[in-house]
Amino acid sequence: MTTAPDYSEKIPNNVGLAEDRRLQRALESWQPDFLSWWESMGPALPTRDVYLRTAVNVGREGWAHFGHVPMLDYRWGIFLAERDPGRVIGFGEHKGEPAWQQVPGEYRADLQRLIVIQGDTEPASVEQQRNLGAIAPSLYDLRNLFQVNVEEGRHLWAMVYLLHAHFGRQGREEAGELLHRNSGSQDAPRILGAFNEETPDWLSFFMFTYFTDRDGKYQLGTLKESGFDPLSRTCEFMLKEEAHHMMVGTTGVDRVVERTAQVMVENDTDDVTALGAIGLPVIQKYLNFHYSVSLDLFGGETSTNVANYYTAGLKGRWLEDRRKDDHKLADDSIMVDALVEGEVAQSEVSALTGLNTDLRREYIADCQTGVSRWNKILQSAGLPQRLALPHAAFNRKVGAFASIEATPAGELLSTEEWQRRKGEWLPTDVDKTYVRSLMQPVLERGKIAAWIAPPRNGINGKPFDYDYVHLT
Ligand code: BYC
Ligand code: FE
Ligand code: FE
Repeated sequence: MTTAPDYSEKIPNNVGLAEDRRLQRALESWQPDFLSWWESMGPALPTRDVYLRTAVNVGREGWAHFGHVPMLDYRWGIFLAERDPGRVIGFGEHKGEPAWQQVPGEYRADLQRLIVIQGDTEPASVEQQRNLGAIAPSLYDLRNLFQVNVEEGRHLWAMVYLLHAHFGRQGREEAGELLHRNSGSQDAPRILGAFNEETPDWLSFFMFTYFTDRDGKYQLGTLKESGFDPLSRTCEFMLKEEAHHMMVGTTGVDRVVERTAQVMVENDTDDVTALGAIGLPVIQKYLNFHYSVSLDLFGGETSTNVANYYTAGLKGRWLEDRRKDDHKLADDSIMVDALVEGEVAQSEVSALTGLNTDLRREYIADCQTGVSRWNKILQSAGLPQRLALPHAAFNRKVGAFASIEATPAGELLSTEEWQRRKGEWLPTDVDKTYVRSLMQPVLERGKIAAWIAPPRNGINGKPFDYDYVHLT
């Protein structure tokens, strides 16, 4: 079995593309569409080259290569984690059976739907981040943005490969649609809510990579458990790249909070607006927004879709093999958030229909670690203020709380009161305009914008003042 991709090919891959001429031709005919989509919807800032990590191997050690490359020459490739020939399905009614190498006919529609939804988010995020380059706070940050962008582009390739290789003509059509829907489009928007929101500034970008890419991490984690082995192996490899996206979000918000705290302490004031930093209340509002729209990405607290996916062996749980139960869950139950007689409460449902809640719970616990980290920065600065995750009922468009309005503390509000007060909790036009006004580009080597602290470490052992990006 080949593991090292062949870089002499048009499409680097470790899936033996050269031996499947039909598939190769299909992908090669999709490739120009991808490249023209990248040119019209991808990063807008022109650059000569960027210090990028390119996936080159799937082995445990050294899976990536670093070097300056012109972005259009980035080698988007198709990599599946190594195959475990003895792998068996870990959950659901097919538990213990050999993992599928081909799509079982009865699950074709469901698998295709999961892959299309996953695939739709990847280019959507690139579109959302298109204009951030021109307002980057440093070359280091600019490079990280582009790294995230090329890898989300590669994740699109990963899903398009599965569609082309396993779903016939319908799969090829869906692969085309992935380039035709666009984030925020009136006629053909992206499928999931969060991917039609704007990412107009770098605070939004850091919150997005913290909260929304983290949904990606958890969803990929469940698809990595899939009985459909090619999907499992694809997601396993994507998760490697995702670690960097998590790092960008976590340390990005760290650095904003750090700088704000510094300015607050130096000037002995809570109001840093005139001082060129982003006030904690505004950071909290951005956090509230990105967290709540990301909670919506988990679907309803109860869902027959997710129960069916699990029973069929298509989508597992986070760290399925660490769970100490029968991995079938037919007789188990779970408490989920619910609206009971108009009040925010919990109700007991079957564990299978509650699986979106199970995953969301893992996600929330992970999100809380970021908040604790940011609060430590505030604490170390000697400040009493703290950031917090809003209540699950706050600003929801999907699930049990979609029909009500609540404060970040979880108290119910009338629609009128919500309309009147939501500016206390979500970014207002004034907040956004202020944040946008700080986004003056700093694209000189070793320099950084005043609203954010420099990173503790550079990329791949390089210093902060390395020439990460050569502009044109
Ligand atoms: N917006 O049964 P329900 C990533 C729909 S992020 C709009 O409760 P289910 C990334 C739902 O589709 C990870 N519609 O939902 C991050 C369903 O529609 P139908 C992306 C929504 O199916 C950053 C209906 O409402 N991957 O990788 O249990 C950068 C009833 O819903 C939304 C995946 O999500 C929404 N937020 O769960 C780059 C994995 N939520 O059937 C990349 C694949 C729900 O009535 N997707 N709906 O037409 C899934 O596993 C599931 O489809 C979902 C929803 C978790 C999304
Ligand atoms: Fe991705
Ligand atoms: Fe990502």
